[in-house]
Amino acid sequence: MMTRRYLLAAAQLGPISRNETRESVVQRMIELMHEAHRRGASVIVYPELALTTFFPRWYLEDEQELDSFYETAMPGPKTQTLFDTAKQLGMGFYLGYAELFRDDSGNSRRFNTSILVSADGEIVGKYRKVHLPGHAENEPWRPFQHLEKRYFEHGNLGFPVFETFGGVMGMCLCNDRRWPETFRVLALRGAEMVMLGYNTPVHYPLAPEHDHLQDFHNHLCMQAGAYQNGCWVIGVAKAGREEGCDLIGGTCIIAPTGEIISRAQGFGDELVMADIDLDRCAEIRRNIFNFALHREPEDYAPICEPKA
Ligand code: CDT
Repeated sequence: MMTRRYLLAAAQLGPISRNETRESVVQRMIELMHEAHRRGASVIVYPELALTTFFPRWYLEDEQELDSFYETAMPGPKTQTLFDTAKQLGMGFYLGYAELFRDDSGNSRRFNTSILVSADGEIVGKYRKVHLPGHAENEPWRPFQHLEKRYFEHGNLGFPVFETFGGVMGMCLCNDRRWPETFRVLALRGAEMVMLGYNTPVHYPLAPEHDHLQDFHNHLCMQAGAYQNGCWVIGVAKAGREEGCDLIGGTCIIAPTGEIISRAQGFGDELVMADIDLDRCAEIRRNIFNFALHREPEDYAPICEPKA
């Protein structure tokens, strides 16, 4: 049984090239896990789509190539060593990956997924990304594509929470963090910590005048999510220049007060560590955001009838 106080590691990953093998990426992740364990961590959090390059940046016509970026089993032959290492070290982890399976009718189902794995190597939670950004068709005018709407289905699991890692855990993925209801729904369900991975390009082709705000918006929404809901937020980047596309870094651990208490210094593989005390959620939840005392859910019910 895990205590409510422990050291947590956010494992930022630097760029992953299009042809980097799973074995190589998993080895990088295992090295970070060993280092986190040496330094005393009990939990490690990896980014979104951590096992491959961010493949939605290409319009891929070859289905075999597209399929090569997905996991058809978890753990699978190439990820088993990550699970084995975690079990051997007694580390829990969060992992983002592309999920592919065939349903009962033989249809391919594809999701942008994250899981929680307990210290004994069991999958104890699964989430499928709800807010899929980007577009579904090739748009050659863009310097790079963002085809999440083509390559993934809308997540069909909602925003579940899981009792593990000493408390109540929630997950989300990248674009989800921009939407306040992600954190609110998780917190209303009791989440004391929200883990999330992200792949965020510096350049946003639809509004390039906002490029200089990418880091600001990243931290703004995660810090607000933590503070307004009195929960820990762990935001973990895939960072750096990946296949010519600059991804923001800024991996960080945010306390329920909204303060960033530890953050990445660079854009490569790097551990960001902090002492987590899940009881600190009460600093906010028993005070300024005591939901039971101050929140009036009936005020949010729809009251306006549409006018004819
Ligand atoms: N991976 C992901 O969700 N990225 C988006 C990029 C901006 S929308 C094209 C994000 O919200 O960070």
